[in-house]
Amino acid sequence: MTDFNAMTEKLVACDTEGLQAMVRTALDEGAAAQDILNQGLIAGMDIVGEKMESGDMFIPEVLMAAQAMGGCVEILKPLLGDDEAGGGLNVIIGTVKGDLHDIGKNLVSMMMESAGMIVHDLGVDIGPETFVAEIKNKNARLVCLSALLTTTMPAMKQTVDAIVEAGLRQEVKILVGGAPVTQSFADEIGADGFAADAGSASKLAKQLAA
Ligand code: B1M
Repeated sequence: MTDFNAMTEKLVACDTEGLQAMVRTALDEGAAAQDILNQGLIAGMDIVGEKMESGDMFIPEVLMAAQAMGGCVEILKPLLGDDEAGGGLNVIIGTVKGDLHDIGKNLVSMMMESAGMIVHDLGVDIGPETFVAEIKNKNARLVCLSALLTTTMPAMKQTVDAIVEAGLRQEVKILVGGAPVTQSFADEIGADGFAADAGSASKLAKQLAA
């Protein structure tokens, strides 16, 4: 039986090697990759977030925890796939301007790729004009915007507005997500959809593009 609490503790301790060993052991013991991700790694990052907020963890340590998580996501990657075909859907994804968080965005990207979509990951701190240019360059049918900060949520609206102003709104569906984002915010800014996690983002992407 996998001890997910021990896993969260290793993540909070930024013990990359110990954490990766624990993830491999859990897989060998038959734990599901999705459970390791949710109950071990994401739960650990939530504790990191609380410690960051209370001043018990500082940015360099938070970055180390993020790197430790990233290494484990690489181990889990082949096992997190979604077997429903994504039909070669052309997708653009990025974290919006001013925001450097990318772990959640990378998970969304990974789930979409493993569902057969062609994902163009623009990275972090992406301005509206870059999203607009890349929709044209990549002939994208779906644009995915991620934001982790309440202060960068307005950049999502600016991106939607820029897509409208560029005359591309009818060409693409827009999907938004990230911890502070809600369905009502998505409705308010005129996005086509909101997803709370990477798995549902991939499923919704297929529905939106159908
Ligand atoms: Co930042 N940070 N951070 N941080 N950070 C948060 C988000 C925070 C909640 C921590 C806290 O105070 N409790 C807080 C935001 C508060 C707020 O706005 N309400 C915060 C802050 C304040 C900051 C800084 C301002 C701190 C500072 O400098 N004083 C600064 C901002 C930098 C910037 O972006 N300009 C900052 C910096 C950083 C680091 C660089 C150190 C690091 C990021 C490293 C990296 O990403 N490479 C970091 C981290 C790691 C966090 C926490 C601890 C963890 C985030 C994470 O990766 N979670 C975070 C606290 C927390 O979230 N509990 C925090 C795991 C990940 C899998 O979850 O990203 O939510 P998440 O993704 C989920 C869903 O949201 C969803 O799917 C994923 C799960 O399947 N999802 C989508 C995400 N994008 C989606 C898109 C979709 C659909 C679903 O469709 C398109």
